[in-house]
Amino acid sequence: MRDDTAFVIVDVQTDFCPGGALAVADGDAVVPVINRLAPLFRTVILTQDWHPAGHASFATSHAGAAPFSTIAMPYGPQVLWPDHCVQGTPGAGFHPGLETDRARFVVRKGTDPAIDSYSAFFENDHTTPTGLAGALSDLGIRHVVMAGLATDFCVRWSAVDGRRVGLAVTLVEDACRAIDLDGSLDAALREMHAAGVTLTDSTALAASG
Ligand code: VGL
Ligand code: ZN
Repeated sequence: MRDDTAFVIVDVQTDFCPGGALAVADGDAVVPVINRLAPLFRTVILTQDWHPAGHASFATSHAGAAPFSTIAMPYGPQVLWPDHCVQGTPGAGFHPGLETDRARFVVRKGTDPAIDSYSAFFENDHTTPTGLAGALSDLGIRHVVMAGLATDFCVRWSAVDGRRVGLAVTLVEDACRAIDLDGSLDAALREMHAAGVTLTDSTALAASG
Protein backbone atom coordinates (compact mmCIF):
# COMPACT_ATOMS: atom_id res chain seq x y z
CA MET A 1 0.00 0.00 0.00
CA ARG A 2 1.23 3.54 -0.67
CA ASP A 3 3.02 5.38 2.13
CA ASP A 4 0.30 8.04 2.26
CA THR A 5 -2.30 5.38 3.15
CA ALA A 6 -3.14 4.29 6.70
CA PHE A 7 -5.21 1.34 7.94
CA VAL A 8 -7.67 2.45 10.63
CA ILE A 9 -9.05 -0.49 12.62
CA VAL A 10 -12.21 0.56 14.44
CA ASP A 11 -13.25 -0.85 17.84
CA VAL A 12 -12.31 -4.54 17.46
CA GLN A 13 -12.93 -5.04 21.17
CA THR A 14 -14.16 -7.93 23.29
CA ASP A 15 -17.46 -6.21 24.18
CA PHE A 16 -18.39 -5.92 20.49
CA CYS A 17 -17.72 -9.60 19.80
CA PRO A 18 -19.95 -12.62 20.55
CA GLY A 19 -20.29 -12.99 24.33
CA GLY A 20 -19.55 -9.30 24.90
CA ALA A 21 -21.76 -6.62 26.46
CA LEU A 22 -22.75 -5.09 23.10
CA ALA A 23 -22.07 -8.03 20.82
CA VAL A 24 -22.22 -7.48 17.08
CA ALA A 25 -23.39 -10.64 15.27
CA ASP A 26 -20.33 -12.43 13.87
CA GLY A 27 -18.15 -9.52 15.07
CA ASP A 28 -15.11 -11.72 15.67
CA ALA A 29 -15.16 -12.80 12.00
CA VAL A 30 -13.39 -9.54 11.14
CA VAL A 31 -10.28 -10.50 13.15
CA PRO A 32 -8.56 -12.88 10.69
CA VAL A 33 -9.41 -10.62 7.75
CA ILE A 34 -7.93 -7.58 9.48
CA ASN A 35 -4.85 -9.54 10.61
CA ARG A 36 -4.24 -10.52 6.99
CA LEU A 37 -4.52 -6.95 5.71
CA ALA A 38 -2.62 -5.01 8.39
CA PRO A 39 0.90 -6.06 7.21
CA LEU A 40 0.18 -4.37 3.86
CA PHE A 41 0.26 -0.94 5.54
CA ARG A 42 3.15 1.14 6.86
CA THR A 43 0.80 2.99 9.21
CA VAL A 44 -1.77 1.10 11.29
CA ILE A 45 -4.03 2.89 13.78
CA LEU A 46 -6.42 1.32 16.27
CA THR A 47 -9.47 2.95 17.79
CA GLN A 48 -10.77 1.87 21.16
CA ASP A 49 -14.19 2.72 22.59
CA TRP A 50 -13.23 3.71 26.16
CA HIS A 51 -16.01 4.95 28.40
CA PRO A 52 -15.91 5.93 32.06
CA ALA A 53 -18.40 4.01 34.25
CA GLY A 54 -21.79 5.76 34.24
CA HIS A 55 -21.27 7.15 30.72
CA ALA A 56 -24.14 9.24 29.29
CA SER A 57 -24.56 6.77 26.38
CA PHE A 58 -25.46 3.93 28.78
CA ALA A 59 -29.17 3.20 29.28
CA THR A 60 -28.39 2.53 32.96
CA SER A 61 -27.46 6.21 33.34
CA HIS A 62 -31.04 7.29 32.50
CA ALA A 63 -33.82 6.23 34.90
CA GLY A 64 -36.40 4.03 33.18
CA ALA A 65 -34.66 4.05 29.78
CA ALA A 66 -34.40 0.81 27.79
CA PRO A 67 -31.22 -0.21 25.98
CA PHE A 68 -31.41 0.54 22.23
CA SER A 69 -33.95 3.35 22.75
CA THR A 70 -33.09 6.87 21.55
CA ILE A 71 -33.09 10.04 23.63
CA ALA A 72 -32.41 13.70 22.90
CA MET A 73 -29.04 14.89 24.16
CA PRO A 74 -27.80 18.51 23.97
CA TYR A 75 -25.74 17.50 20.90
CA GLY A 76 -28.54 15.58 19.13
CA PRO A 77 -30.26 12.16 19.23
CA GLN A 78 -28.40 9.45 21.09
CA VAL A 79 -29.05 5.70 21.09
CA LEU A 80 -28.77 4.33 24.64
CA TRP A 81 -26.56 1.26 24.83
CA PRO A 82 -25.99 -1.50 27.33
CA ASP A 83 -22.97 -0.66 29.51
CA HIS A 84 -19.94 -1.52 27.35
CA CYS A 85 -16.22 -0.83 26.93
CA VAL A 86 -15.81 0.55 30.44
CA GLN A 87 -12.25 1.81 30.91
CA GLY A 88 -9.93 -0.87 32.26
CA THR A 89 -12.42 -3.75 32.08
CA PRO A 90 -11.74 -6.93 30.06
CA GLY A 91 -14.59 -6.06 27.68
CA ALA A 92 -12.84 -2.84 26.70
CA GLY A 93 -9.72 -4.73 25.64
CA PHE A 94 -8.96 -5.56 22.03
CA HIS A 95 -10.19 -8.96 20.85
CA PRO A 96 -7.45 -11.34 22.03
CA GLY A 97 -6.92 -12.60 18.47
CA LEU A 98 -6.35 -9.14 17.01
CA GLU A 99 -2.74 -8.54 15.98
CA THR A 100 -2.00 -5.15 17.59
CA ASP A 101 1.82 -5.07 17.60
CA ARG A 102 2.16 -3.08 14.39
CA ALA A 103 -0.18 -0.27 15.48
CA ARG A 104 1.46 3.18 15.56
CA PHE A 105 -1.08 4.48 18.06
CA VAL A 106 -4.45 3.93 19.65
CA VAL A 107 -7.19 6.54 19.52
CA ARG A 108 -9.36 6.25 22.62
CA LYS A 109 -12.81 7.78 22.27
CA GLY A 110 -15.99 8.22 24.27
CA THR A 111 -13.92 9.24 27.31
CA ASP A 112 -15.96 12.39 28.09
CA PRO A 113 -18.68 11.24 30.53
CA ALA A 114 -21.27 13.52 28.87
CA ILE A 115 -20.67 12.95 25.11
CA ASP A 116 -20.57 9.80 23.04
CA SER A 117 -17.98 9.46 20.29
CA TYR A 118 -18.71 7.05 17.48
CA SER A 119 -16.30 8.67 15.07
CA ALA A 120 -12.54 8.27 15.23
CA PHE A 121 -12.26 11.97 14.30
CA PHE A 122 -14.91 13.90 16.28
CA GLU A 123 -17.13 13.34 19.28
CA ASN A 124 -20.88 13.10 18.61
CA ASP A 125 -21.22 16.90 18.83
CA HIS A 126 -19.44 16.79 15.43
CA THR A 127 -17.10 19.50 16.74
CA THR A 128 -14.75 18.23 19.46
CA PRO A 129 -11.75 16.60 17.75
CA THR A 130 -10.17 13.36 18.95
CA GLY A 131 -6.79 14.43 17.54
CA LEU A 132 -6.70 11.79 14.80
CA ALA A 133 -7.03 14.23 11.90
CA GLY A 134 -4.03 16.21 13.14
CA ALA A 135 -1.97 13.08 13.70
CA LEU A 136 -2.70 11.76 10.20
CA SER A 137 -1.86 15.14 8.73
CA ASP A 138 1.48 15.14 10.61
CA LEU A 139 2.23 11.71 9.18
CA GLY A 140 1.44 12.80 5.61
CA ILE A 141 -1.54 10.47 5.36
CA ARG A 142 -4.09 11.38 2.68
CA HIS A 143 -6.00 8.10 2.37
CA VAL A 144 -7.45 5.86 5.06
CA VAL A 145 -8.60 2.27 4.62
CA MET A 146 -11.11 1.36 7.32
CA ALA A 147 -12.38 -1.87 8.85
CA GLY A 148 -13.91 -3.02 12.14
CA LEU A 149 -17.02 -2.67 14.26
CA ALA A 150 -19.69 -1.66 13.85
CA THR A 151 -20.31 -0.85 10.17
CA ASP A 152 -23.41 1.23 10.93
CA PHE A 153 -22.13 3.19 13.95
CA CYS A 154 -18.44 3.76 14.63
CA VAL A 155 -17.19 2.70 11.19
CA ARG A 156 -19.89 4.76 9.45
CA TRP A 157 -19.26 7.94 11.43
CA SER A 158 -15.49 7.53 11.09
CA ALA A 159 -15.68 7.03 7.33
CA VAL A 160 -17.96 10.03 6.78
CA ASP A 161 -15.84 12.25 9.04
CA GLY A 162 -12.70 11.06 7.25
CA ARG A 163 -14.18 12.52 4.06
CA ARG A 164 -15.12 15.67 5.98
CA VAL A 165 -11.49 16.27 6.97
CA GLY A 166 -10.42 15.82 3.36
CA LEU A 167 -9.15 12.24 3.29
CA ALA A 168 -9.85 9.63 0.65
CA VAL A 169 -11.67 6.81 2.44
CA THR A 170 -11.95 3.15 1.45
CA LEU A 171 -14.07 0.72 3.45
CA VAL A 172 -13.26 -3.00 3.44
CA GLU A 173 -16.77 -4.41 3.62
CA ASP A 174 -15.91 -8.01 4.53
CA ALA A 175 -13.69 -6.74 7.36
CA CYS A 176 -16.68 -5.04 9.03
CA ARG A 177 -19.86 -6.24 10.76
CA ALA A 178 -23.01 -4.26 11.62
CA ILE A 179 -25.37 -3.89 14.59
CA ASP A 180 -28.26 -3.16 12.14
CA LEU A 181 -30.75 -1.38 14.38
CA ASP A 182 -33.95 -0.29 12.57
CA GLY A 183 -32.38 -0.16 9.10
CA SER A 184 -29.16 1.48 10.28
CA LEU A 185 -26.97 -0.66 8.00
CA ASP A 186 -28.81 0.43 4.83
CA ALA A 187 -28.74 4.03 5.99
CA ALA A 188 -25.02 3.76 6.69
CA LEU A 189 -24.22 2.35 3.26
CA ARG A 190 -26.26 5.09 1.58
CA GLU A 191 -24.68 7.85 3.66
CA MET A 192 -21.14 6.58 3.08
CA HIS A 193 -21.78 6.32 -0.67
CA ALA A 194 -23.14 9.88 -0.75
CA ALA A 195 -20.06 11.09 1.16
CA GLY A 196 -17.74 9.57 -1.44
CA VAL A 197 -16.50 6.58 0.55
CA THR A 198 -15.21 3.80 -1.73
CA LEU A 199 -16.26 0.24 -0.90
CA THR A 200 -13.97 -2.69 -1.52
CA ASP A 201 -13.34 -6.18 -0.15
CA SER A 202 -10.24 -7.75 1.31
CA THR A 203 -9.44 -9.86 -1.77
CA ALA A 204 -9.52 -6.89 -4.12
CA LEU A 205 -7.56 -4.74 -1.66
CA ALA A 206 -4.82 -7.32 -1.21
CA ALA A 207 -4.58 -7.79 -4.99
CA SER A 208 -4.19 -4.02 -5.46
CA GLY A 209 -0.92 -4.14 -3.60
C1 VGL B 1 -20.15 1.50 18.97
C2 VGL B 1 -22.23 1.74 19.89
C3 VGL B 1 -21.68 2.29 21.02
C4 VGL B 1 -19.33 1.05 17.80
C5 VGL B 1 -19.59 2.07 20.09
O1 VGL B 1 -18.12 0.77 17.98
O2 VGL B 1 -19.88 0.96 16.68
N1 VGL B 1 -21.47 1.36 18.86
N2 VGL B 1 -20.36 2.46 21.12
ZN1 ZN C 1 -19.57 3.09 22.98
